[in-house]
Amino acid sequence: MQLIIGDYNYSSWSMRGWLAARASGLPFETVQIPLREADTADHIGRYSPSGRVPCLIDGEGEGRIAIWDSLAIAEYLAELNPALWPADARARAVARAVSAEMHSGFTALRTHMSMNIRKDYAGHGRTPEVLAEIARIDALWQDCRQRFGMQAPVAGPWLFGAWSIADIMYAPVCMRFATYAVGEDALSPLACRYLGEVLTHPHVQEWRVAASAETHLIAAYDSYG
Ligand SMILES: N[C@@H](CCC(=O)N[C@@H](CS)C(=O)NCC(=O)O)C(=O)O
Repeated sequence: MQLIIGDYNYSSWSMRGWLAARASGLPFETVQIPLREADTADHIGRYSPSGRVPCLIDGEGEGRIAIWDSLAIAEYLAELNPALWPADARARAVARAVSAEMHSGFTALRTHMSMNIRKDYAGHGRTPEVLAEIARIDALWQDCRQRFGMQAPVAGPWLFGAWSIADIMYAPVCMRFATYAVGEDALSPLACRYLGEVLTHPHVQEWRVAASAETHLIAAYDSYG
Protein backbone atom coordinates (compact mmCIF):
# COMPACT_ATOMS: atom_id res chain seq x y z
CA MET A 1 0.00 0.00 0.00
CA GLN A 2 1.02 3.61 -0.53
CA LEU A 3 -0.25 6.40 1.67
CA ILE A 4 -0.14 9.86 0.15
CA ILE A 5 0.15 12.61 2.75
CA GLY A 6 0.76 16.37 2.95
CA ASP A 7 3.01 18.20 5.41
CA TYR A 8 3.61 16.48 8.75
CA ASN A 9 3.48 19.86 10.48
CA TYR A 10 0.23 21.15 9.03
CA SER A 11 -1.87 18.33 7.57
CA SER A 12 -4.16 17.08 10.30
CA TRP A 13 -6.15 14.82 7.95
CA SER A 14 -2.91 13.24 6.74
CA MET A 15 -1.93 12.59 10.34
CA ARG A 16 -5.18 10.65 10.90
CA GLY A 17 -4.68 8.51 7.80
CA TRP A 18 -1.07 7.83 8.70
CA LEU A 19 -1.86 6.93 12.34
CA ALA A 20 -4.53 4.51 11.12
CA ALA A 21 -2.03 2.92 8.72
CA ARG A 22 0.58 2.62 11.51
CA ALA A 23 -2.00 1.18 13.91
CA SER A 24 -3.11 -1.40 11.31
CA GLY A 25 0.33 -3.03 11.52
CA LEU A 26 0.23 -3.53 7.73
CA PRO A 27 3.22 -2.56 5.58
CA PHE A 28 2.84 0.72 3.70
CA GLU A 29 5.01 3.28 1.96
CA THR A 30 4.55 6.99 2.68
CA VAL A 31 4.55 9.41 -0.26
CA GLN A 32 4.80 12.98 0.94
CA ILE A 33 3.63 15.97 -1.09
CA PRO A 34 4.27 19.48 0.31
CA LEU A 35 0.97 21.41 0.28
CA ARG A 36 0.33 24.89 -1.17
CA GLU A 37 3.09 24.78 -3.81
CA ALA A 38 2.62 25.55 -7.51
CA ASP A 39 2.78 21.86 -8.43
CA THR A 40 0.85 20.49 -5.42
CA ALA A 41 -2.46 19.99 -7.26
CA ASP A 42 -0.79 18.19 -10.19
CA HIS A 43 1.20 16.02 -7.85
CA ILE A 44 -1.76 15.05 -5.63
CA GLY A 45 -3.95 14.59 -8.72
CA ARG A 46 -1.72 11.70 -9.86
CA TYR A 47 -3.04 9.70 -6.92
CA SER A 48 -6.18 11.26 -5.46
CA PRO A 49 -9.33 11.91 -7.53
CA SER A 50 -10.56 14.50 -5.00
CA GLY A 51 -7.25 16.37 -5.14
CA ARG A 52 -6.95 15.95 -1.38
CA VAL A 53 -4.77 14.01 0.99
CA PRO A 54 -4.57 11.59 2.67
CA CYS A 55 -5.13 9.03 -0.06
CA LEU A 56 -4.43 5.31 0.32
CA ILE A 57 -3.53 3.28 -2.76
CA ASP A 58 -3.93 -0.48 -2.56
CA GLY A 59 -3.48 -3.16 -5.20
CA GLU A 60 -2.14 -3.05 -8.73
CA GLY A 61 -3.49 -3.06 -12.26
CA GLU A 62 -7.24 -3.77 -12.51
CA GLY A 63 -7.48 -4.33 -8.77
CA ARG A 64 -5.88 -1.02 -7.81
CA ILE A 65 -8.04 1.26 -5.69
CA ALA A 66 -7.55 4.77 -4.35
CA ILE A 67 -9.26 5.71 -1.07
CA TRP A 68 -9.17 9.47 -0.73
CA ASP A 69 -10.64 10.32 2.65
CA SER A 70 -9.21 9.84 6.14
CA LEU A 71 -12.25 8.13 7.64
CA ALA A 72 -12.75 5.90 4.58
CA ILE A 73 -9.06 4.94 4.83
CA ALA A 74 -9.49 4.10 8.51
CA GLU A 75 -12.60 2.00 7.75
CA TYR A 76 -10.78 0.12 4.96
CA LEU A 77 -7.82 -0.61 7.22
CA ALA A 78 -10.25 -1.76 9.95
CA GLU A 79 -11.65 -4.30 7.48
CA LEU A 80 -8.13 -5.66 7.10
CA ASN A 81 -7.43 -5.40 10.84
CA PRO A 82 -10.67 -5.24 12.91
CA ALA A 83 -8.69 -4.35 16.08
CA LEU A 84 -8.75 -0.74 14.85
CA TRP A 85 -12.31 -0.47 16.21
CA PRO A 86 -13.51 -1.62 19.66
CA ALA A 87 -14.58 -5.29 19.66
CA ASP A 88 -17.92 -4.66 21.42
CA ALA A 89 -20.70 -3.59 19.02
CA ARG A 90 -22.11 -0.90 21.34
CA ALA A 91 -18.68 0.57 22.06
CA ARG A 92 -17.91 0.40 18.32
CA ALA A 93 -21.08 2.33 17.49
CA VAL A 94 -20.16 5.11 19.93
CA ALA A 95 -16.57 5.10 18.63
CA ARG A 96 -17.96 5.60 15.11
CA ALA A 97 -20.20 8.44 16.34
CA VAL A 98 -17.35 10.35 17.99
CA SER A 99 -15.13 9.76 14.94
CA ALA A 100 -17.86 11.06 12.61
CA GLU A 101 -18.44 14.04 14.90
CA MET A 102 -14.77 14.97 14.50
CA HIS A 103 -14.77 14.30 10.78
CA SER A 104 -17.73 16.59 10.09
CA GLY A 105 -17.50 19.16 12.88
CA PHE A 106 -15.37 21.37 15.11
CA THR A 107 -14.98 23.97 12.38
CA ALA A 108 -14.16 26.85 14.78
CA LEU A 109 -11.30 24.85 16.30
CA ARG A 110 -10.02 23.92 12.84
CA THR A 111 -10.16 27.55 11.72
CA HIS A 112 -8.71 29.33 14.74
CA MET A 113 -6.39 26.62 16.04
CA SER A 114 -5.13 25.03 12.85
CA MET A 115 -2.59 22.26 13.36
CA ASN A 116 0.96 23.63 13.48
CA ILE A 117 3.09 21.21 15.46
CA ARG A 118 6.35 23.21 15.41
CA LYS A 119 4.85 26.44 16.77
CA ASP A 120 4.09 27.70 20.26
CA TYR A 121 0.85 29.66 19.94
CA ALA A 122 -0.02 29.67 23.65
CA GLY A 123 -3.17 31.67 24.33
CA HIS A 124 -4.08 32.25 20.67
CA GLY A 125 -7.33 31.24 19.02
CA ARG A 126 -9.62 31.11 22.07
CA THR A 127 -12.77 32.56 20.53
CA PRO A 128 -16.11 31.80 22.31
CA GLU A 129 -16.94 29.27 19.54
CA VAL A 130 -13.58 27.54 19.95
CA LEU A 131 -14.01 27.39 23.74
CA ALA A 132 -17.48 25.85 23.28
CA GLU A 133 -16.00 23.19 20.97
CA ILE A 134 -13.20 22.48 23.46
CA ALA A 135 -15.85 21.98 26.15
CA ARG A 136 -17.68 19.53 23.88
CA ILE A 137 -14.46 17.58 23.20
CA ASP A 138 -13.75 17.50 26.93
CA ALA A 139 -17.24 16.12 27.65
CA LEU A 140 -16.93 13.56 24.87
CA TRP A 141 -13.52 12.33 26.06
CA GLN A 142 -14.77 12.04 29.64
CA ASP A 143 -17.86 10.15 28.54
CA CYS A 144 -15.89 7.66 26.42
CA ARG A 145 -13.23 7.14 29.08
CA GLN A 146 -15.75 6.63 31.90
CA ARG A 147 -18.31 4.50 30.07
CA PHE A 148 -15.90 2.40 27.98
CA GLY A 149 -12.16 3.11 28.27
CA MET A 150 -11.90 2.65 32.04
CA GLN A 151 -14.19 -0.38 32.18
CA ALA A 152 -13.09 -4.02 32.35
CA PRO A 153 -12.37 -6.12 30.36
CA VAL A 154 -10.92 -3.59 27.92
CA ALA A 155 -9.66 -1.01 30.44
CA GLY A 156 -6.68 1.00 29.17
CA PRO A 157 -5.57 4.61 28.74
CA TRP A 158 -7.54 5.27 25.52
CA LEU A 159 -11.11 6.36 24.78
CA PHE A 160 -12.30 2.77 24.37
CA GLY A 161 -9.52 1.03 26.33
CA ALA A 162 -7.30 -0.03 23.42
CA TRP A 163 -5.92 2.51 20.90
CA SER A 164 -8.56 2.82 18.18
CA ILE A 165 -9.69 4.96 15.26
CA ALA A 166 -11.55 7.17 17.77
CA ASP A 167 -8.24 8.15 19.42
CA ILE A 168 -6.66 8.60 16.00
CA MET A 169 -9.41 11.00 14.92
CA TYR A 170 -8.72 13.19 17.98
CA ALA A 171 -4.90 12.96 17.89
CA PRO A 172 -4.54 16.15 15.76
CA VAL A 173 -6.79 17.92 18.30
CA CYS A 174 -4.23 16.93 20.93
CA MET A 175 -1.46 18.40 18.77
CA ARG A 176 -3.47 21.64 18.63
CA PHE A 177 -3.95 21.63 22.41
CA ALA A 178 -0.15 21.33 22.76
CA THR A 179 0.54 24.18 20.30
CA TYR A 180 -2.13 26.52 21.72
CA ALA A 181 -1.45 25.51 25.36
CA VAL A 182 -4.96 24.27 26.04
CA GLY A 183 -4.38 22.47 29.32
CA GLU A 184 -5.50 22.47 32.93
CA ASP A 185 -7.04 25.93 32.62
CA ALA A 186 -9.49 24.74 29.94
CA LEU A 187 -9.77 20.96 30.43
CA SER A 188 -11.05 18.62 33.14
CA PRO A 189 -8.43 16.52 34.98
CA LEU A 190 -9.60 13.43 33.13
CA ALA A 191 -9.31 15.09 29.72
CA CYS A 192 -5.90 16.49 30.70
CA ARG A 193 -4.65 13.03 31.59
CA TYR A 194 -5.95 11.63 28.31
CA LEU A 195 -4.25 14.47 26.40
CA GLY A 196 -0.95 13.63 28.08
CA GLU A 197 -1.31 9.96 27.11
CA VAL A 198 -2.00 10.78 23.45
CA LEU A 199 0.96 13.17 23.23
CA THR A 200 3.29 10.38 24.33
CA HIS A 201 1.81 7.57 22.19
CA PRO A 202 4.75 6.13 20.17
CA HIS A 203 3.05 6.65 16.79
CA VAL A 204 2.15 10.25 17.69
CA GLN A 205 5.75 10.80 18.78
CA GLU A 206 6.96 9.43 15.46
CA TRP A 207 4.75 11.91 13.59
CA ARG A 208 5.91 14.80 15.82
CA VAL A 209 9.56 13.98 15.17
CA ALA A 210 8.88 14.01 11.41
CA ALA A 211 7.05 17.37 11.74
CA SER A 212 9.97 18.86 13.70
CA ALA A 213 12.48 17.71 11.09
CA GLU A 214 10.47 19.15 8.20
CA THR A 215 11.59 22.51 6.79
CA HIS A 216 8.76 23.31 4.34
CA LEU A 217 6.81 26.42 5.45
CA ILE A 218 3.27 27.48 4.54
CA ALA A 219 2.96 31.14 5.50
CA ALA A 220 -0.85 31.08 5.19
CA TYR A 221 -1.00 28.47 7.97
CA ASP A 222 1.47 30.24 10.27
CA SER A 223 -1.47 32.34 11.43
CA TYR A 224 -0.04 33.85 14.61
CA GLY A 225 3.52 34.65 13.53
N1 LIG B 1 -12.41 15.05 4.44
C1 LIG B 1 -11.04 14.89 3.97
C2 LIG B 1 -10.31 16.19 4.12
C3 LIG B 1 -8.94 16.15 3.47
C4 LIG B 1 -8.29 17.52 3.32
O1 LIG B 1 -8.95 18.57 3.40
N2 LIG B 1 -6.99 17.52 3.07
C5 LIG B 1 -6.24 18.75 2.83
C6 LIG B 1 -4.94 18.71 3.62
S1 LIG B 1 -5.16 18.52 5.37
C7 LIG B 1 -5.80 18.79 1.37
O2 LIG B 1 -5.61 17.77 0.76
N3 LIG B 1 -5.62 19.97 0.78
C8 LIG B 1 -5.18 20.06 -0.58
C9 LIG B 1 -4.29 21.24 -0.82
O3 LIG B 1 -4.03 21.99 0.13
O4 LIG B 1 -3.86 21.36 -1.97
C10 LIG B 1 -10.41 13.75 4.77
O5 LIG B 1 -10.95 13.38 5.83
O6 LIG B 1 -9.41 13.15 4.33
